[in-house]
Amino acid sequence: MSTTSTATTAATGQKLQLRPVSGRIGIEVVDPDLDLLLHDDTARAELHRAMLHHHVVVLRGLAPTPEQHVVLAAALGEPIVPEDHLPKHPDHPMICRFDSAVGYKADRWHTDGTFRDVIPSAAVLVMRTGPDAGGDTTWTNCCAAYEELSGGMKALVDGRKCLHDQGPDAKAVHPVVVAHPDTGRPILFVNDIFSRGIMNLPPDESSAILPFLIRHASRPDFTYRHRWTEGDVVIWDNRSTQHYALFDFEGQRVVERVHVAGGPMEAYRLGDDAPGSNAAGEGPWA
Ligand SMILES: O=C(O)CCC(=O)C(=O)O
Ligand SMILES: [Fe+2]
Repeated sequence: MSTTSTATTAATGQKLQLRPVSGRIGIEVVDPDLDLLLHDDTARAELHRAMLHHHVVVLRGLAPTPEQHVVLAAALGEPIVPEDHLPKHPDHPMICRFDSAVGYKADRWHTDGTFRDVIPSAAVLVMRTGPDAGGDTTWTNCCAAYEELSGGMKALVDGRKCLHDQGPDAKAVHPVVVAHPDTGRPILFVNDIFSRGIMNLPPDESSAILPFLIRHASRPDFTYRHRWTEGDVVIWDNRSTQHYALFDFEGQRVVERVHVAGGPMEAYRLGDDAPGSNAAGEGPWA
């Protein structure tokens, strides 16, 4: 640890020194200490808290082994086995490996797994092989996106439900605005890859409003874009964020990911005094 970091953490009583990486989303752990993050319960609790409050946590150059990767993820909850169809690390079934050389890309905005009733609460991604330039990943803060909607739009989406669909056995319905299970904060919960239609709105209104909400969620001022170096780790809260991996590079790009178990998410509802907050009973049309 640097002198500055030791001084700051001594002054605050914190084990991790944190530094924002953008205005609305993301925090970096300064000089992250792998041993501390794997073995010190206080530091691990601070890491979890940092994720809940800042949505994304950057750990530069941490370079965990696959075993350490899973232990790191366990600081945030229970690591889960990836779904069968996902590509795995050859020796570690808890770890997904996404290799551009075999055609993998994720270049549309999404929250992981919203086509399931229960989605992962968090993800821990490690850059294993990076291109010389490009291949950045961008995250957006969907709590900020909700906050920045007008009062009228908040009233319109109050009580609405959206169909998320990735195929015949991969469909779920979620509120358009969910309450974060840990912080209670409202989250604008629709995304470009999986959200198909707002079920309790007439289809013409859904097809006008949903694309607006999806576009609004990724406004650049809600985002953080990470330029990767091999060994970097980025953790994200998979309820309150969406992400987009840029497919703009030449050469190979390999990332490995561990997901952490989530729980059910409830709707966030406007207070009874809010204008137009009686929307829920309508439909369904879709
Ligand atoms: O490749 C990346 O940077 C992110 C990929 C992604 O969508 C994921 O790991 O869930
Ligand atoms: Fe993803």
